[in-house]
This record gives sequence, structure tokens and C-alpha cells, in this order.
Amino acid sequence: VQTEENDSNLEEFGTGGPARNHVLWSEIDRVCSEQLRYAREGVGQGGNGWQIFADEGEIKMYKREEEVNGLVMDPLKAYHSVNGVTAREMCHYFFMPEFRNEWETTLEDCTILEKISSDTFVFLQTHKRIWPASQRDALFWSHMRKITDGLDEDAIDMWVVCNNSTEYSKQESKNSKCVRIFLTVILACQTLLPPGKTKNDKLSRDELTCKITYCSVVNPGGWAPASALRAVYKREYPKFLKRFTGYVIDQCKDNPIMF
Ligand code: 16C
Repeated sequence: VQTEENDSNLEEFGTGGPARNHVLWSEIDRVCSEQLRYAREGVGQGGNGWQIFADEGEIKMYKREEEVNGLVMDPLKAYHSVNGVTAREMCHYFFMPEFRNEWETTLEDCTILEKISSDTFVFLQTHKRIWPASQRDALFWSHMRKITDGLDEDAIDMWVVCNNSTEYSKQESKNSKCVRIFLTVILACQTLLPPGKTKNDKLSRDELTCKITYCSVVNPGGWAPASALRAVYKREYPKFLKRFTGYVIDQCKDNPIMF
């Protein structure tokens, strides 16, 4: 039964909805906009420090080498393009916690600390230990939203997921030896259709293209050997993007298209 009281729950997913009343909302809204602007900035012609480190088919990954007080904090920007899924489907599988263990290879544990609204959660994640560094965990909010302005000319829609560390919840690590990392991540996806087609046409999955930009900055939170860390991310980021997108394609292939 729809009453005035539960009207706010009926707001469309990806618009913030009831999360707008939460104390974290102004930060969530600001960081999402900043990250989207940042994701839209290109990597230039090498003059602004971006160096390509993975180039495999449609995957192009760039890093900028940055250290703060001896800690490696290299920003990463990655591009990919896959067929058979929409922007919303890609973001859905990245955002929803029930699928995370199936594609996130560095995860040991993922706990939802708070469900702010259907499109905004707070997570505590414990990651696997990389020898010889200490184990790491992360406490962050995650928000999924639909973007309606500034789309690429050939795109019909756009969805993003933004993850950002917070100290709002003072949750202790599950393992006392864990060092807390600080992360800022955006997954930005746009759907492309063949010329002349719209989402109201009868479409098959092979007519869908999803254009992806993924950006991350991870502050390791405490000492970790720089060369080992760079070697780990050089291996792990391409592995993540291939495995995650492959997983989404596989999950969606027999399902109706979700815009
Ligand atoms: O964005 C991704 N996943 C999201 C949902 O889980 C979320 C999480 C991001 C966490 C990224 C950092 C995790 C590093 C922890 C330690 C790595 C253990 C490696 C074990 C190897 C056997 O936004 C996708 C994330 C894809 C992550 C690829 C790995 C990047 C390593 C970066 C190094 C971080 C510093 C670690 C200090 C020792």
C-alpha cells in the first residue's frame, strides 16, 4: 500500500533517494561528482605523467607514479569496452555485495556495516595478505547512480559506482594486525547501441556495447615495499578487469536486458 510515509522508498534506484537525508550525503554527492569529472579527463599524450602499463585488446591501463612520505599511491585509470551488457548491468554486479566474492579475487571478507538506502551502503572489507606486507582492510561507502548529463555523443545512458573510504563508522578491523587502506574508486559505464537503434527497439545482446572507465587511488595506510606493491597491482588490476567483466557477461547472457 502506498502511503505518504513510504513514498520516499519508491524513488527510482540510482537517484540517491532516502540517502539524501543521511549525514554522509553531502560528501557522497560531492565525491561522486568529482570522481566523474576526473574519470572524464583523458590521459593525454604522456605529457601529464600517465604511463600505459597494460595494453591487451580493448583493455588500456595507465598509472601515474606518486609517492607520499615514501608510500606508493599511484593513481590508476583504465579503459575497457565489452559487448553483450549494459552500463546498468555492469554497475549492478560491481555494486551489489552478493556477487562480490565471485569476481573480487583479493577479498577475504566483506561485511555490510550499514544500508543507507538501496543504492548506498557502507562496507568493511578485509583483503588477503600479500607477503611481506601486513594484511589490509578498508571501510568505505559505496554509491551507485544514474548520470543524465554530459554523456559521450554515441552513448544512450550512463551509470557509475563510486567507492570512498570513510571514518564515519569507527569500526575496528576484524583482525588486529590489519592496516587500514584508504581508497577512492569510480567505475563509470556507458551503453552504446548500433546507429539508429534505441532502447525501445527489440535488441539482442550482441547489439550492446558497454564502454568502461575505472579509476582508483589506494593509499596503503602504512609501509609496504614499493617495488612489490607496483608488481602486485600491475598483475592484479588487469586480472580484476578481465575477470569482473567476463563474470558480468556470463551472468547476463541468458537474462532479459536491464537498462
Ligand atoms: O574496485 C575494486 N573493488 C571494489 C570492491 O571490492 C573496491 C575495493 C577496492 C580495494 C582495492 C585494494 C585492495 C588491495 C588489498 C591488498 C591486495 C591483496 C592482493 C593479494 C594478491 C594475491 O573498490 C577492484 C579492486 C581491484 C584490486 C586490484 C589489486 C590492487 C592492489 C593495490 C595495492 C594496494 C595496497 C596494498 C598494500 C599492501
